[in-house]
This record gives sequence, structure tokens and C-alpha cells, in this order.
Amino acid sequence: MSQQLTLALSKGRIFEETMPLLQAAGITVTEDPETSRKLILPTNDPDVRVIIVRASDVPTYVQYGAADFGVAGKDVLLEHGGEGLYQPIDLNIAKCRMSVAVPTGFDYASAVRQGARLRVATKYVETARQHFASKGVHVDLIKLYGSMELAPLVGLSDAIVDLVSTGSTLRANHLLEVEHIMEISSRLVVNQAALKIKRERLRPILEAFENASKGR
Ligand code: PRT
Ligand code: MG
Repeated sequence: MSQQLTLALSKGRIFEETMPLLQAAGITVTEDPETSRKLILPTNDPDVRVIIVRASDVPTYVQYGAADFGVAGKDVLLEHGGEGLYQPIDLNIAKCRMSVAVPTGFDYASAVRQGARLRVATKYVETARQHFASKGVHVDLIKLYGSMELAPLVGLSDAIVDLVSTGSTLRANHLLEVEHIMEISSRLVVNQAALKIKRERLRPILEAFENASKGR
């Protein structure tokens, strides 16, 4: 009996950086999500399809079994909580770091030393909450869904917690990285039931992903 496999990916860097890993498993996506309006993309393997969802929705599709497996950033997985997900492989793709940043004129270190209560804008409230709690820094977290860099520039917050890769977005907005919270990369996530029921079908793909991401 042939078993259908559904892989959840987000457009952009995760899609692009997952393609060589799929390639290593002999799978080619035959349509480009940047130009196609389709949300379900076929592959060269009639039993494997790719669904295109928002990066932060990948864990949800996989948790409920709407996708058998997916690729999501550690940032996204920490906010989601990882319930119902098996996370076998760090793919070492879409790497960046999560950091605290402030406007260049703001003395973060002395604000912290003086025990000031800081307003922090972020999309990553769970991770931020844990980080500041572990340092004993008092914060009011303001949840945003994007463009965190703007918040301190218009007085919404004193600081932000955001992802940084080249640092050029921070520089362009006169922000300074003052604390490094953690390194981020993307993980393969697998639905726990699919891992049992579709084990034979998934195994060669997981092995190919693991070998291809080791060399990175
Ligand atoms: O864009 P959308 O709102 O749909 O969702 P998303 O931003 O979650 O998705 P996407 O595709 O942008 O990011 C998917 C995953 O890529 C994230 O969950 C991270 O794990 C990972 N990743 C790696 C990054 C970056 N690098 C990154 N640089 N995600 C976002 N950025 C952003 C960052 O937030 C900041 O605005 O890029 C900007 C900083 O980049 P530099 O190079 O200027 O420092
Ligand atoms: Mg984005």
C-alpha cells in the first residue's frame, strides 16, 4: 500500500534551504511557491506533496497531523511549545541568533543594574519571558507580529527581542545588539502518530535529511 506524505514548509529561506535536503532524498518540488499561487505543491514523487504555510503555523499543521512532517525554526518551536511533535534532527539551516537590541543612545546595562522596569517589544514573548526571568530583569512584554525594529524608534518600547543574522536591519534602524539570547536554526518536526504509522515511508527521507544536514 502506498502512503501519502505531506511536508509543511514556509516560503522564503526555509523553503529554499530545505530544497537541497529534499534533493538528497530524491525529491524535487516541481513548482516554485514564489510564482505559483498554489498552497499544495506536487513533487516528482506522486506520494509526496508540500504544503505552504506561515512559518509560525508549521508546528500546528504537524501537531494535528494535517502534515506528517515539517521544517520550523527553533524560535517558532519554543513559542509553540512542541506538543505532539517529535524533533529528531537539527537541519542546521536558516541560522541566526535571538538577541536583545536597544536604540544606540540607550544605556541598557545601567538600566538593568538600577533594576528599571523595561518595556520590551517582541514576537517571541515566551522565550523573552524566560530569558529576562532567568536574569532577574523586570520587563513588560509587548507582543508584536513583525517589524519589531520600529517599536523603540517611536516610543513603543525601550528594547526589542528579535532575530539577527547579518545585523544590517538593526544598523539601518540605529539599534544595537546588547544581549545574545540563543543561537537559532531550523529543525525537522514529525507528527508523533505519523512517525509510527508511516515509519517505513519516512525513514529513508529522515536519513537523507540527517546525512545532508550533517555536512553543513
Ligand atoms: O515573514 P513571516 O511573518 O511570514 O514569518 P517569519 O518571519 O516567521 O518567516 P521567515 O520566512 O521570515 O523566517 C522563517 C525562519 O527563518 C524564522 O523562524 C527563523 O528561524 C529563520 N531566520 C533566519 C530568520 C532570520 N534568519 C532573519 N534574519 N527569520 C527572520 N529574520 C529577520 C529578523 O526578524 C529581522 O527582521 O531578518 C531581519 C534581520 O536580518 P539581518 O540580516 O538584517 O540581521
Ligand atoms: Mg519574515
